[in-house]
Amino acid sequence: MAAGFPGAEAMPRPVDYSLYLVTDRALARGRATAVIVREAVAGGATCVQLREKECGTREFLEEARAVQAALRSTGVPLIVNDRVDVALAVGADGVHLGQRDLPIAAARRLGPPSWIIGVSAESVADAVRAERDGADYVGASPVFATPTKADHAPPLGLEGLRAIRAAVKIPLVAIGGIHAGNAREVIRAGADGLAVVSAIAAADSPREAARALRSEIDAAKNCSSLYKNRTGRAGANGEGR
Ligand code: TZP
Ligand code: MG
Repeated sequence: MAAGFPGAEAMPRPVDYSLYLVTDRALARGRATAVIVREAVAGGATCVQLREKECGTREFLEEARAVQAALRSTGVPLIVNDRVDVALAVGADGVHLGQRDLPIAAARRLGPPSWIIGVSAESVADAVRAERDGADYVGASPVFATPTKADHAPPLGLEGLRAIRAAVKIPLVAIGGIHAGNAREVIRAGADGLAVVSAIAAADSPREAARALRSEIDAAKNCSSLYKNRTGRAGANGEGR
């Protein structure tokens, strides 16, 4: 949880974006979001974004509280999609903003200094602007076409992801159509982390799905010279850590 204000720390703590779960109750097959989150974290998810597109504000707030309780003492940050008010009300660790949401500067003014602010980028220009405006990370969106988000922009593909990687220094989280079968190539293209919805939320076992993804991510980071050269680190099981 963010320290809250007053008393928030000035410096954001380093965040591990390796396996970034984005929730979607419509895909959870009747399971509670907090249950999916708990299982995903047990399997190795390192970051969680609560994304609610249909429910009212009260229900969003209750979901945020439940997810926050599931994350307590795990060290995994809670990021709220779109809704700065909900993020503030629960003391979340940050917000994720789209191109049509509140601008970064406005969110920074509202939130504590430690807030993680992520921004979706559908192009190199979006990513460069987000970095310039002080985003903590960029979400490259979408890498592949996905039925999970009906109105997504044209897919960037791995080439588009590489172009964004070359253009910004801040952490890069890839989203859209990612699963254990393509995770390695997305990391090799320069992503620091993979954000997934259906590959975890709709799985028979979200824990096992997260474990499989995490092992692909860690393996790719251990082998990727691009990743090691940029970060000076290998993946979780690597000697550089
Ligand atoms: N933003 C861009 S694509 C997407 C979002 C929220 C959905 C990704 O879902 P999935 O199931 O991991 O392809
Ligand atoms: Mg949004």
